Amino acid sequence: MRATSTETATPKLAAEVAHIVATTPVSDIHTHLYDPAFGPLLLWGLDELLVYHYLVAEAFRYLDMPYDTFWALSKTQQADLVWEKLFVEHSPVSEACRGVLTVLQALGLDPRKRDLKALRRWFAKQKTANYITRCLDLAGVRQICMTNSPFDPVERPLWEKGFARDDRFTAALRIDPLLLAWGDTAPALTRWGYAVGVSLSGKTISEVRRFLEDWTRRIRARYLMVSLSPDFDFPADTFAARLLEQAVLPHCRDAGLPMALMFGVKRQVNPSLKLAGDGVGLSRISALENLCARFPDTKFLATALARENQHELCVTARKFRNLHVFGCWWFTNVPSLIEEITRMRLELIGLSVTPQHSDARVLDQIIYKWQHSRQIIARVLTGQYAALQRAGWTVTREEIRRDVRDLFGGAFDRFCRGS
Ligand code: FIX
Ligand code: ZN
Repeated sequence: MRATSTETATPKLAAEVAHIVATTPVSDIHTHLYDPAFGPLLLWGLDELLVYHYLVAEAFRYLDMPYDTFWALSKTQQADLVWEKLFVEHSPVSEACRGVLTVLQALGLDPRKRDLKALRRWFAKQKTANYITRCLDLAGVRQICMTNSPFDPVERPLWEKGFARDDRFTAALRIDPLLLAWGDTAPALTRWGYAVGVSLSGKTISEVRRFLEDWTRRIRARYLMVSLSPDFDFPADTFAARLLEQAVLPHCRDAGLPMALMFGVKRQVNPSLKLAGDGVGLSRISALENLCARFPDTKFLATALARENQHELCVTARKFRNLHVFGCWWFTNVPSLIEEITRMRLELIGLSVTPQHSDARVLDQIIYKWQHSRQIIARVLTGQYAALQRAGWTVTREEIRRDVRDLFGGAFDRFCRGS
């Protein structure tokens, strides 16, 4: 069998890249974590880790109780069941299960006795403020970008009231309901003082833009974002396509902010699983090509959920410099696919990419998501540098540092600034 590039790298190169990748702080550009000012919305701790929807979906493969019976249990009882099914009755070989163990190990805890109660006692002693700093340090994360929805009735009032921001937590304006459920969203906008009608008249469009301007300013959004189902198309005679074209993208252009498009989620293929019930489908990347071509002065961020969309996405990024590809999203956030996708991206678009985001919903997860991804990113980068060595080019330590800084937020920041 032919040796891979990583195998032919000198141990010195591999060690140097691994060290730089392990120690370069990362900006985590998409998470579902919250500024500590949001109190209980910032999830952390063992039970939250165990009832993460990735694990719940996996536990239901072994559970034979009705869905509703599970949902009626307390969080602790649900966590007990997940632990029993995924860690005790079977070995925890999946990526999401291994993640829990990586977190415990990094925190200096030993789960080998399978004693959930003892582990819980340790978590119960932690104080939120210190714990946040500890998780960020262990994960090597310098900045976290939240996902902030003005349509979320829990989140919205705190933004309206205002609070002292924690600099480590930045914001992104999530607008799925605006683009994907206009019929329900228009009455809400009216209630909040924006004079919109259901048909997209000139007045409605300018009021939608005023809404976006207000919220962009209020939360200091770094970008706007939406997740899209496989059937999303552009141009198209749909509310999503028309609102994007007439209100959202002009707002992004004028505010100098990127629009993030997350392609390929099939929401609620199994509603009984609640948050764990979403699936994946193949998207039309031609819609993104059309958007990038039609709006050359607007910046687009994009990620795709389907493995089969990744190559076309890279090729599209080669064609449009107003497109920045990011992250191995959700079902692609498993080692075999991260490796394949990251290598494909470096081979096709070099270092003008943000290879990973955590998508963490529970703070502690940033530890495992970044530790696991860093190992793979280091391996892929080492392979690329080794191939350069064979072609007569050597990279200096400073050049490796520069490249890793770019992958871990530098390229993203430059893209957002437009320089
Ligand atoms: O739409 C999204 O931002 C998704 O990442 C989430 O909705 C999803 O539930 C998730 O947690 C994936 O990692
Ligand atoms: Zn997400």
